[in-house]
Amino acid sequence: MRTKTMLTALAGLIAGAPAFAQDLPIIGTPVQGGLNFQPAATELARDMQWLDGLLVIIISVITLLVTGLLAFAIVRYNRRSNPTPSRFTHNSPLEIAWTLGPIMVLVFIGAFSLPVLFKQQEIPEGDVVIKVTGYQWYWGYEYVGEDLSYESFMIGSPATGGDNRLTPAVVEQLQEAGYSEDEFLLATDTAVVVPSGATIVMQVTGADVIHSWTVPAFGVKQDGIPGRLAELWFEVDEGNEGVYFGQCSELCGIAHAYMPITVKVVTPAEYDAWLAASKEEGYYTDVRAVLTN
Ligand SMILES: [Cu+2]
Repeated sequence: MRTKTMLTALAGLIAGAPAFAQDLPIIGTPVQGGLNFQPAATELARDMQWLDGLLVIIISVITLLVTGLLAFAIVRYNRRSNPTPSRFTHNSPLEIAWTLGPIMVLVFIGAFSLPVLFKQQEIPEGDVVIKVTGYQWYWGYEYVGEDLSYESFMIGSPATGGDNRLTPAVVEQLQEAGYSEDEFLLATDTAVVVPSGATIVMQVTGADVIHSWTVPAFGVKQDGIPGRLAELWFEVDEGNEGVYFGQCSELCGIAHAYMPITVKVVTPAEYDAWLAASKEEGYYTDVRAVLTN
């Protein structure tokens, strides 16, 4: 494997490209100072972000309404402008209105949010099924029915010879893997490789404590609970081939912050070639180069 990797690197050098170049664009990644969602790469993420937009409009209207009513009551009914307050205790039409109003708002929100929830939770049959196991503090992946499994450690973690800090050696490791130091704390030594335009089902569990497998750009998050096998699914749109990052999202111990998730989405042809090569030799690092070998 090492020889082949070196040959690939050599071929890259000859072709004028940097060795181990990450020719997949990095799409799903947090942005410094960013406030919005990561770009949606799946229908699930698009639905979720649309629902979020709808909710922002609804809560803005409610907030403005309540603030307006409050301001009106303060100005109109303070002691000076309203010296003799009314002393009634009940007003049935008003009470019915402020009960029915919120119910209607909630039913309206539910009519849009439940279909989104059901779409996430009704797991379709997967074209690719991957079992993911959370460990303290890394992820294990098994391609179900494919005789391929491997572990995935953060570049710079103790398992890769680091101590979770960004040292010059770690920068070098990142660059060798095709990343820059911006991807420190996100990039892993091996990635989940999946084809675009296919239904991916992840079976999520935990080996020791509860972890959570999350990729924001896919709109997925699922706790991995020891003794249970939960599922999530996603389908990355064709044309969205690239690198997507996620992080363990359930506090799982001292190195919880150092078990990120890297997903590489490639074309179906690249995936098939990668899978064949990986089954033969173990995880194949140069995901895209595999086609040209
Ligand atoms: Cu964790």
